[in-house]
Amino acid sequence: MLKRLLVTFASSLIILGASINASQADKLTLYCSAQEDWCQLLARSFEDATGIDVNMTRKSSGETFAQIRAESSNPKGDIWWGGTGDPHLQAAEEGLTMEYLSPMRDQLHDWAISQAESSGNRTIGIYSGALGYGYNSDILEANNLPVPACWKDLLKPEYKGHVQMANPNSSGTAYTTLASMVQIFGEDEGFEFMKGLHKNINQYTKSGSAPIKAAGRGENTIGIVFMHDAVKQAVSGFPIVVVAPCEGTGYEIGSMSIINGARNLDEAKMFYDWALSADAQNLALQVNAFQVPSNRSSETSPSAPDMSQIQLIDYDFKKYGSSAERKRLLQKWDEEVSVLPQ
Ligand code: S7P
Repeated sequence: MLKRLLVTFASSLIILGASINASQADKLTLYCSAQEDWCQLLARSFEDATGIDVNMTRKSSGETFAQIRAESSNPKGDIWWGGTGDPHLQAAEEGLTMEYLSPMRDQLHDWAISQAESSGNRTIGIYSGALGYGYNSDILEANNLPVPACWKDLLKPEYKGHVQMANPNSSGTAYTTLASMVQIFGEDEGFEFMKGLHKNINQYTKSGSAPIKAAGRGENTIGIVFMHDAVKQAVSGFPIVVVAPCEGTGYEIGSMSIINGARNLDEAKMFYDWALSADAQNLALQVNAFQVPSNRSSETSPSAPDMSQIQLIDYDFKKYGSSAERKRLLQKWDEEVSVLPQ
């Protein structure tokens, strides 16, 4: 009798253990730093493909980096998908993300693999896109403003109160802007540019794409953003003109990383491999995300900015994605630019 009771108790424990494992095994916490609609579509499509429940939170690149760092002693997220590569590289350097060699790597463009190699394989490229700006042509015309074509045009006094960009602390787009200006003009002139620009800025937003969405709605004139984010507004029917600045411009390698200490590591790896597939990357077309995908067999929309026609700088991802340099530039921007009167 006692033996039978013990056997029953033991099997109940096994069943209970199995069901706990099953419920633990069937979920994934995704931190997403691309556009909300793309993040949602990705999360739901992965659920449909695998049956794994995805708990997705969307935050800008710099904000997500700060959250992962703050949670590092008790990580809550499993995987970080999207957002500019610089903070992913910083996370890799600080040991916040883990090394992973996906079997999908041989399907990717070289630039996606270079991103992985420069981080000790703790991050990988999922898309790329060039920085630029866009303007609302109706507002420009209504205010009799000149048509801008270069970065330096944005310093013209006529544009006072007409330019918007994000805060580089929270936004990967804005950090890419700051690091690009330093690389295009040199550090001293780059910071002079940022100070001059500050005089014309009407608002530093939290999210990188907000300035061009505001321009689309007619609440702002010029938004400094990734060109693909400006194209998204234009194809949605807003009077937005996209500019590839004449001095040349920086670009991003949007990245993905598995968080060190991920509670759902197997699911994180499944998501990682799936997100590198051509089918998963083609989902971008459904939400007008016009970045260049990293899988060589993925489709690029004909509306996407043609990277071969844009004068791109040789963006130094290793330097500007390093922890010391990113911290230094942000601190300098906080102390020397953001505090200036407008
Ligand atoms: O999905 C569009 C996009 O511009 O958003 C990412 C961006 O870093 C997120 O916004 P923040 O600038 O606010 O961080 C880019 O990686 C991506 O191309």
